[in-house]
Amino acid sequence: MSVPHAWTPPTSVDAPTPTPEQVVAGLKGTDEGGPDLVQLLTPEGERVSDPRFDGYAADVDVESLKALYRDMVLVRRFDREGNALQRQGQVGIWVPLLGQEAAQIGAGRAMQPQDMAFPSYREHGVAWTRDIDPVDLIGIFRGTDHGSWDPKEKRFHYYTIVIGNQCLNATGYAMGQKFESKVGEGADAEATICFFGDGATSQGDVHEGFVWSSVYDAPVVFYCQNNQWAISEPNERQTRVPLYKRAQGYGFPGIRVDGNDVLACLAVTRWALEECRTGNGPVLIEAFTYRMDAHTTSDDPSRYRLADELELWKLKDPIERVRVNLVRQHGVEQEFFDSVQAESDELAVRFRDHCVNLPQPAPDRMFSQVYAEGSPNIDAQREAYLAYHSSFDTEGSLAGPSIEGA
Ligand SMILES: Cc1ncc(C[n+]2csc(CCOP(=O)(O)OP(=O)(O)O)c2C)c(N)n1
Ligand SMILES: [Mg+2]
Repeated sequence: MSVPHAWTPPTSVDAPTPTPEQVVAGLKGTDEGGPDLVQLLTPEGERVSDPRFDGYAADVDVESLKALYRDMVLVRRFDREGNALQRQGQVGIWVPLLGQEAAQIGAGRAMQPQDMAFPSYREHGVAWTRDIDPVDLIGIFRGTDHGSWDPKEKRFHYYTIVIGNQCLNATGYAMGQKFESKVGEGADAEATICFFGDGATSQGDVHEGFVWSSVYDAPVVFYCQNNQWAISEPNERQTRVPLYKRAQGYGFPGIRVDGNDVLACLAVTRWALEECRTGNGPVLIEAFTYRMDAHTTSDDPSRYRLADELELWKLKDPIERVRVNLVRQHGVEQEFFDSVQAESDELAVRFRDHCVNLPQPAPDRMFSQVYAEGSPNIDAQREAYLAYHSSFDTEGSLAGPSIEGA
């Protein structure tokens, strides 16, 4: 009997080779909002209805909308100050959130106090909604600490630099919530929300998080801020399908929301967290947004993207559409906007003062948080480093690491 030694793929009339036009159309499908985009506030500031989600934003009256506006303006203001501090040599790096204020404030304000968040490194807006003072973020970027908030108290984990890793942490945490019967109909039921980017979806950690959370029905909302770029890699180098559709392959719902629409982000995330709290998780949300600044202050986006792309997204600015809605639909006076602006400037001054006055940590501090109970290897490294450090006997340029000169 002859055994075929090479397998030839069956030809199928159902799956013809796509034409170049179809391939291009598929790619475009990943980089346009598309008909599935959930929106409650248009870029022109007009309130539109989405029968699936209107109910989740029904309580947002003019005062609540003003509060969301204030959140976004304050967050944008200290974000800009972070950039300025880096340019003036006061921090080593800053990771701007410019353009992603609605995606973060909407999701953050959808959380209940008992819910838990796992951020990446850009979630300054979510941190704000967890009642974390922005000054507690800046030490990470000045190199004095890893964040000075209590993750348990604030229900907001430390920042994660390793791309996608927090999806595993969040999945494990959510599985714990499930195993400890914290999921259910009660008012104190809990869920987890995990923040990551479009580029992170190409990481194995995200895939593993999706698989585990799916088969264990873990109460976790995967909140992907698709800001169109992973440093210099455009979205179409991560996927041939819209990211929210990936969820289907793992067996849970995926939904795409206008990430520049704070109302829609609030409503959709409220829905998704509620699904998770009541045992119907996980859920994937793709917040379709845009990174309006560089990846970090170390990056120069003019090297890899066209300026008109940014100009187009400026027309979809997340803050401006709320301002227009407040003025046109609710007759909010200029006085309110001026007061928010003044408040944001005060915050920026406090942010800056705190940053430049942060005490310089002891030189061996970096060794003290590696293991809870120490290790002979780390102890030896500490000794060697301190000996080296003390070999510089004068003040000045060789006097060891100096934050003042950073
Ligand atoms: C495992 C890992 N690989 C590579 C990097 C370097 N890196 C830092 S940010 C980034 C891009 C991430 O893009 P995305 O997930 O879209 O998030 P965004 O920065 O756009 O918010 C990369 C590749 C890293 N930090 N971790
Ligand atoms: Mg990205």
